[in-house]
Amino acid sequence: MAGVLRLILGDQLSHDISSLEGINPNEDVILMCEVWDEATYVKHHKKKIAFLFSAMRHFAAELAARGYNVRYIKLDDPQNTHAFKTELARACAHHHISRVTVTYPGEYRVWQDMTTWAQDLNLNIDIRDDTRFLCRIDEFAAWAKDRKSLRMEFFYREMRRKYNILLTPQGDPEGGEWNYDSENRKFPALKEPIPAPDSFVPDMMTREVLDLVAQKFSDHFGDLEPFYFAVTRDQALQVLDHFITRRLKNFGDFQDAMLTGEPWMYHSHISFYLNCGLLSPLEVIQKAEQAYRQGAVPLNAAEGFIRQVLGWREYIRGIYWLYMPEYKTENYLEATRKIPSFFWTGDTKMNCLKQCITETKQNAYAHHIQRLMVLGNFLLLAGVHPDEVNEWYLIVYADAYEWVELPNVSGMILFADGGKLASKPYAAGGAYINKMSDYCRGCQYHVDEKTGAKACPFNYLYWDFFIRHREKLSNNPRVGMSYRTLDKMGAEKVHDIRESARTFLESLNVDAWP
Ligand code: FAD
Ligand code: DLZ
Ligand code: SF4
Repeated sequence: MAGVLRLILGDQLSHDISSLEGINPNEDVILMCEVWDEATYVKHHKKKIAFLFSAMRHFAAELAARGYNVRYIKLDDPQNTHAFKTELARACAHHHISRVTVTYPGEYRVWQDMTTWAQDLNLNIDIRDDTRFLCRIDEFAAWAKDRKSLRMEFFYREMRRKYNILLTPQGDPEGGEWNYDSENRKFPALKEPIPAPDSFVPDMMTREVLDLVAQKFSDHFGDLEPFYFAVTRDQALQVLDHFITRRLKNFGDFQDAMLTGEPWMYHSHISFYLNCGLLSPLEVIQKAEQAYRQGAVPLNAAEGFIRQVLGWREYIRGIYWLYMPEYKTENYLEATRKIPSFFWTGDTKMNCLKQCITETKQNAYAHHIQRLMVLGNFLLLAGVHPDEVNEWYLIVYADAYEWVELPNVSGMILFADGGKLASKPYAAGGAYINKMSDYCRGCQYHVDEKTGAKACPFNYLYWDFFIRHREKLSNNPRVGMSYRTLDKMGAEKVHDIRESARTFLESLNVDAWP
């Protein structure tokens, strides 16, 4: 047959994906497959698997309704060989096809595998750019070349210029500043209830997937039900539109705020849909800009949100491809600890961690500041090994793919890359969490106490962290203040800090899960 096999991976659910360009509906075959290899290379959260399989099945049905010839291999298909490579071989043999097009994968390990396909399977493989991203991998490398430091802020300004986002007709930043973060640190004193998140009743197709996941992945982390994610582009667009009309106006003000029982806050909850392709970053950015131009949302909200998508998201991907595969092995602070067992259960007296882990378990979601300043901060201060932490984050969030998870974990929270991404470790004591949340009010520990059995563990772990890493961190001007404070402390105080930290860390149960 003269046709081409078009392979679509689970995070490539976009009708304008480059692998479909030039498709001939009469001759070509689209292959999508649910494979054990992908579902278990880490033991993903049950909701993450259910979400992706359901979104894949709905996308395949849309392609078929558009008249394409779709070969969709379900997980429980008895013929399923459970790996991309062998499924590709099987499909090509079945349809007598020798030419394949595929879009560049999100993850390095898949790309490595892909580079073996042409020779091993004797196929002609066309690997195309992933044009959904706004900065090409080679473009980021060119930007990074010869720069001493790769700070996101400068990259972001170039992206604003490149896409003409939030600029005046003269090409200056709207409102005179590039970044309005200083206005985005409000404590959550809410004047009105936070709008309820979008929630979708599972249809027959999703119910079938839920049954499959319940049966095959019962030993994976997380609550499968209730299941309420969007699984089609139309539903994802609804989530985006509701965010723009109901939440975006408050996004900036309360971006860093955390409230008990409010896992979704004023965030957009679109990372799941962006990362698997149901939404495109440019449409998201343009809708936010349009809301600002129409006077519906303030500038600090629109800019703050656009910075996340046009700045952070693209920058993180650039860093990943720039430094892989070495990035994955970095452990600058030589952390050795295993992840505490309570990260799988939420069973801890530290209320902030309990809240964030419980919500993660329920929703396969936590918002950025929970991931960064509660969970990540703790794992940094406790000295947990980057492999352990990366695996945890990759498992528990439904938006987690290595290209976005790894730089956030090894770069942003753990400083394992020695400062390629962040200029300093994001370490904080209990006072920060108390300022940005209501968690401390419900905690058995006392946020104002610095050492001893009742003191908030973040307080002594913070200082113990700086003491442990003096050699590597004290020359960093961005943490100079912490060392000056430390140097003014008396020997007795330092001793108490170290003792409290030692006792606490030794008490952590690290029995592996599951
Ligand atoms: P919002 O707060 O509404 O932000 C809007 C969008 O901006 C997000 O949907 C996302 O696409 C983008 N964005 C914001 N911050 C980042 C960032 N730091 N890196 C990349 N994109 C960003 N995001 C993932 O998509 N997948 C991950 O696996 C992931 N792991 C993370 C691990 C850690 C330790 C940290 C600190 C952050 C991680 N993030 C990850 C980034 C961020 O926390 C999530 O994108 C965000 O919480 C998703 O929720 P939202 O859609 O409501 O985001
Ligand atoms: C995350 C995931 C899971 C759980 N399962 C599949 C799958 O069965 N089939 C598939 O095509 N993709 C899956 N994915 C997403 C892939 O892991 C993702 O496409 C690659 O990591 C991209 O490099
Ligand atoms: Fe977390 Fe400390 Fe506050 Fe407890 S007191 S909620 S451990 S920051």
